[in-house]
Amino acid sequence: MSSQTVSTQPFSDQKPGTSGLRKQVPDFQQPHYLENFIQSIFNSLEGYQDKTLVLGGDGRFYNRPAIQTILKMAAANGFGNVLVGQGGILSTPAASCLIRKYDAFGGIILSASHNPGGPEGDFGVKYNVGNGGPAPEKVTNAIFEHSKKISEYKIEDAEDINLDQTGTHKIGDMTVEVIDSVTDYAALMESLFDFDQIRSFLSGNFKMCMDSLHAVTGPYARDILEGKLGAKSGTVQNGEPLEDFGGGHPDPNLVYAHDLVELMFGDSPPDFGAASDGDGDRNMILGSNFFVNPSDSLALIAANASLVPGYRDGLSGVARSMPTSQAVDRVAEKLGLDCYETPTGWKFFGNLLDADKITICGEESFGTGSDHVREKDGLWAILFWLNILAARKQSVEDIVREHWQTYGRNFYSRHDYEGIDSQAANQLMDGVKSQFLQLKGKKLGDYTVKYADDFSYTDPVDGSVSEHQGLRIGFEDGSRMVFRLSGTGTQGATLRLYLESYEPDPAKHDVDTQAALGGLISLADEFAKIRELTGRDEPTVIT
Ligand code: VG1
Ligand code: CO
Repeated sequence: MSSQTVSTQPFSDQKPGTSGLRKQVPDFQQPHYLENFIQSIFNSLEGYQDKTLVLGGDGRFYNRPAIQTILKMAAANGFGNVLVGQGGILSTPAASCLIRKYDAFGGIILSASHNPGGPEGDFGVKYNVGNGGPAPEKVTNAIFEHSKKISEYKIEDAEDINLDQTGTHKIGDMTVEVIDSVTDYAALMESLFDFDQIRSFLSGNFKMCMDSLHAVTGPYARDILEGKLGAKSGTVQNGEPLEDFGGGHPDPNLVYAHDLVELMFGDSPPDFGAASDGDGDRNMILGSNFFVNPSDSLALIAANASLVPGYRDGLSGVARSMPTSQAVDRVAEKLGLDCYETPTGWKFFGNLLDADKITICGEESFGTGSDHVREKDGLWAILFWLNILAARKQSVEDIVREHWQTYGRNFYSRHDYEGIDSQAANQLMDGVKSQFLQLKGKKLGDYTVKYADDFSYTDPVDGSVSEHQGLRIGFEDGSRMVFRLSGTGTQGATLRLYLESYEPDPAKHDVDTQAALGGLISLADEFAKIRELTGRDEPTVIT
């Protein structure tokens, strides 16, 4: 066996987005495409010789061949050891857990998250640094720069290894350990939550359902919920990871998690329903006939943290992404906690978590997490809810309604216009921005503008500045609308319109969300010419 140097030419489109490089599978299958990107990652790192790399993915099509290639490249580039999940399976939070636990240099996670998979679906590669979290912008920018000038990559000339059994292998001088995908992650969960209390709660009349959408959380959810916590067998549905996720979108929202939604909004629904996404970092929480908005879920988790053993000593602070509703800000205010507002994407929470400025953080996009790892964590959020339910012994709906009574309700919705023409999307954003200068103090319909800006974030820990993170218009009554273009799509552009209003009066908390936001919705359309420019009458997905 020997190491080879292969000459190659750069691809111009390897710029990582909100969460790594995501492309359609055929793009990744172009000769040298994957290799170029992996070598560009290695070229942007220093000091990894003889160190450990964590490697795994969400099991989607192309996961296995990519893992074999990356192993050979890691060996040729001088890594000492790679920890791979059995069958190539590692959820994103489990990979983060392993990087931290085994003090690895970093990790490569293969996933396009909630995007569909299969031969014509999407694939993705993400690099995580030594704290277990997504590479910060200075690293992803360096990877992109290297990808534009790459001329060769290194790869070991070796046989594929057997990923299906745990065990140790050698590729050149490098050791490969195929490890159980679940064990370390499950142990971490057990250290944070009151498993005894949840177990006895689940043995009573409480009924629950977890939908893994044929994605990566199946084995984790079965082991933890049905195994360690004694939930009835069959609690986890669609629990077998499939290369094409059974043809669905592994996206835990009311549109794509349809089996679960039918169950929870059908006749005699269970008390609790949950779903996770392709790579296991997102979560959706449902009660009987009741949807918990992810922004509310974040606020509620923060407000109830003292019920959970791992968080009983108090929180150091909280954070949310800019478009996430301000429900958690109200909790922070009441508890006397600092609350940070970051750009979209988990990488921006890393420094705050490392510096212990925050303990819990989240995004409106069904992502919640804490300082236990450096990724958002779907099963963690589900276990957090189970722990709260076991401690409070109230229904999901009652808990949420009580929360609104205490803090007021932040009506919130996101409207996505997926796969629209990129030029039209840019035109729309430019159009919105061009109106900003004369907006302050002006009336738009019934609303008076308090501020209008292109969100820019200065990291309070390292001072780095991230600009152009979304166009936001805030009104005097606390309502907001935010316009952003997605950084995770693979076809055309996706416009995200985020809408929020605040209602302190409990008598008005029952209003339908879309109705409560109706004024803002039509205002946004008028102001940004959404229908005119996108050619769409309505959003593709409303959450
Ligand atoms: C989306 C979400 C963002 C999330 C990102 C990655 O990004 O809006 O909140 O962090 O996906 O999540 P964008 O740029 O498309 O809006 V995941 O579960 O896809 O890793
Ligand atoms: Co995800």
